[in-house]
Amino acid sequence: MIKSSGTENRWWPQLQLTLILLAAFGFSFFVTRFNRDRKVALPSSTEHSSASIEKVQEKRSEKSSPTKPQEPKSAPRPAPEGMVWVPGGEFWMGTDSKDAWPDEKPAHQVRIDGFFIDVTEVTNAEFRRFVEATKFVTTAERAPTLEEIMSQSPPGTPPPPPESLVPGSLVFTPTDRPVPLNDFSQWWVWTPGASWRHPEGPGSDLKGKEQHPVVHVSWDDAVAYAKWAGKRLPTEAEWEFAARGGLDRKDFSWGEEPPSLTKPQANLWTGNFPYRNTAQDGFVRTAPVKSYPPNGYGLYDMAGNVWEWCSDWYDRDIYKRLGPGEVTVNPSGPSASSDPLRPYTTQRSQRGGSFLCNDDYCSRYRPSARHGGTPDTGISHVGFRCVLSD
Ligand SMILES: [Ca+2]
Repeated sequence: MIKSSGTENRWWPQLQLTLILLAAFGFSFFVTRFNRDRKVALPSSTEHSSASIEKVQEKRSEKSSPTKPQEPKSAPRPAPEGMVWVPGGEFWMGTDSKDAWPDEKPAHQVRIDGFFIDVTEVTNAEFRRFVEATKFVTTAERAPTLEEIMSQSPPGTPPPPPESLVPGSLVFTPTDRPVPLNDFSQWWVWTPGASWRHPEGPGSDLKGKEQHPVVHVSWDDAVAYAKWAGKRLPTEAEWEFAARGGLDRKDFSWGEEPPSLTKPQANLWTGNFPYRNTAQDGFVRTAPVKSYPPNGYGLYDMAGNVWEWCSDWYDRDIYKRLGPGEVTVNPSGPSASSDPLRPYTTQRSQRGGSFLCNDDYCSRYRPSARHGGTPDTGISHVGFRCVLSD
């Protein structure tokens, strides 16, 4: 969690904004985009130490040579309410598309067991039931400590002023004109008082948003909800298998055709990011779950609406360290996060993109697309859904 600011400190606003955005939105996102636009070579996976690689290899679960794929397992029992059975099987995880981001490559074969998964993202109504039953207080509703902030800051970072350590979260705020797309401090605003109860800050509430996905939930919050519900967060492999809906090696969860403005498949950003949203897909911000057609497994919003937390640590280059022809079985991610572009933070993986995705800026609503976020950071376009093993 990185928070706060004090206007009386001339140096702090700039630094604070940088730290918040690095922590909450992903330094890799900015640097990768920035470097790609400038045609600057990105650091390669060789930057990882051999010890780091060994740790990943140890943690990665069982592997096997290519063999005849096992038959998908049928549901062992009726699906719990609000869930469906995803049969598992072998699939191509990631992509080799030239338009993909470095962390999506290369495509590689993965085999997973079947599992139950929530049909929709966890809604505000569902999260409210959890909070009422447990009195749970989310990360965004608690004041951060100086230790939390400094532990994720580069060495030598001056501490923030004590009066700035208040509960809050980052809220997307559109600009009123075109702005440089390599500076996301233009549209992310640190907002004291913003939380899942007040998604756009003080003065906003959940009235009429009961069926919208909950947002401003940290990975820690999502794990607490899942535990209460008797479920767990999906691995990245489970999430991607589910998102593909049985359409192997397709660009989108609905097939190959790009997003349509006349028959929208997902809640994305239509118009010009971040200053003009035409809402041609019906929504400027989050949409109620089930507003768009489901994918092949009957799952809604596996593209767009809100990013969804996964259980894996985020490792930008984990796919690049797999052996040729290797089939990984039930991968659960590395034992620690790794991102050479963001060395001072730990990150958990997010999938699916959000209502802010726009091809001018970020096309991460594709099933292979990945993203990382610090586990104690919520933000106004990140939520989650849960899974359950058989
Ligand atoms: Ca939209």
